[in-house]
Amino acid sequence: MQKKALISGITGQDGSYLAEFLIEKGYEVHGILRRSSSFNTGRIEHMYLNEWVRDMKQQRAINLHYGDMTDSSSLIRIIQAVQPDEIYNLAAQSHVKVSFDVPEYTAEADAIGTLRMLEAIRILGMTEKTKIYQASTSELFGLVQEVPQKETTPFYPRSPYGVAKQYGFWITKNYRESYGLFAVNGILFNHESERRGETFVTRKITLAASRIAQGLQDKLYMGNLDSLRDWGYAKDYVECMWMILQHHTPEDFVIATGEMHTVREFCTLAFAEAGITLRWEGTGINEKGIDAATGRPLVEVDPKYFRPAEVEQLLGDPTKAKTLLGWNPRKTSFEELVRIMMKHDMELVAKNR
Ligand code: NDP
Ligand code: GDR
Repeated sequence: MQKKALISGITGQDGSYLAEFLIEKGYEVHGILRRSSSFNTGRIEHMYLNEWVRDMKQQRAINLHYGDMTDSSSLIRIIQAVQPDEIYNLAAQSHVKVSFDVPEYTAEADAIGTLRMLEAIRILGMTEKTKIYQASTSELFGLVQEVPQKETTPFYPRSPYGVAKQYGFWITKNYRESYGLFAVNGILFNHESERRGETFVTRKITLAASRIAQGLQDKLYMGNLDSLRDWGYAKDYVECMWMILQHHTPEDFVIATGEMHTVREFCTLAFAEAGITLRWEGTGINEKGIDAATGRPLVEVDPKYFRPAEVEQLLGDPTKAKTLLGWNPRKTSFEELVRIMMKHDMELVAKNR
């Protein structure tokens, strides 16, 4: 019997890669699409089940259903119609800085939205049939209590996003313990790709470095250059989401590379891929990334990108996922990730000139 998967957040970075991965695995893939005044299906159009795909009898197709994490009735209706074997709950207001501006909505979508999804499964009597994966995050560790962070490290979230996700983490665990639901958390550290949203730091850098190198932008304004992150490649991480749901027992896993780098290092590498050598001068808000060849300042700090509370460093320990799931945390190296993103954005910028 062909398995059915339902992905909330299918139009996002991870949702789009996961949909491709599950189609390859032979799943019937369904996704929740929220209404938007402009098209929000750019990352998944190539898989969308429309007349053309049907006429061509293509196998690579997904089924979309309108719904929203803030609307229980839509979640119940969709789950009842689809009868999924697996749900991947990826939908979220996922931007940490924005969560300080829209804290209540972030809690609605990320915290209560997770509860709504779990309740929908319970109300429909599907706790035996349906497994659910919850997109938890390294932001739970926030103000770091232990380095590296693993499954047993205490949480200390530092943003409305982190706090909302902490509720999501615990309510998922609670439904597992209370109702025997196969409900699991993947505590994923930052993962990036050429499909990353343009306001997250890595993509902001790769797009800006590409535009600067092609003479279309003068400068890049950044926030905290000292932040340390454990960055992996999104394509590798969605595979692990699936592996976590196939494990024989429902357990929570940290997914990370076990290596961390500063935002400054990411900048240096990205510009180098565009043929520009950056030299760093100054400190704090006066720090600048200077083009070593011309002496022109290309990167400057703008305090408007600082956060009310910052997560200074995150480093994950993926030992459990490596040992129990056989997952390879170093499939794509940091350098390779920067190269993939830069190659994509250099071509994109050139095409759009
Ligand atoms: P994105 O921001 O790229 O995608 C978020 C998805 O959620 C989009 O499809 C978005 O729809 C959808 N969405 C947002 N709000 C709602 C809502 N109210 N109802 C329905 N759908 C909604 O995130 P990522 O793909 O990067 O991340 C996926 C999940 O993993 C998120 O939950 C994120 O918090 C979590 N996570 C991400 C990490 C990362 O490094 N990428 C690390 C750890 C956890 P639309 O396209 O219309 O905006
Ligand atoms: P993060 O990712 O907050 O870790 O959350 P982001 O890329 O936004 O920031 C990473 C670090 O870079 C610093 N930074 C900047 N960030 C942005 N966005 N823009 C800037 O100009 C800038 N300058 C410096 C930030 O202060 C931060 O320290 C991501 C999201 O995908 C979450 O949904 C997910 O849960 C976590 O990763 C794990």
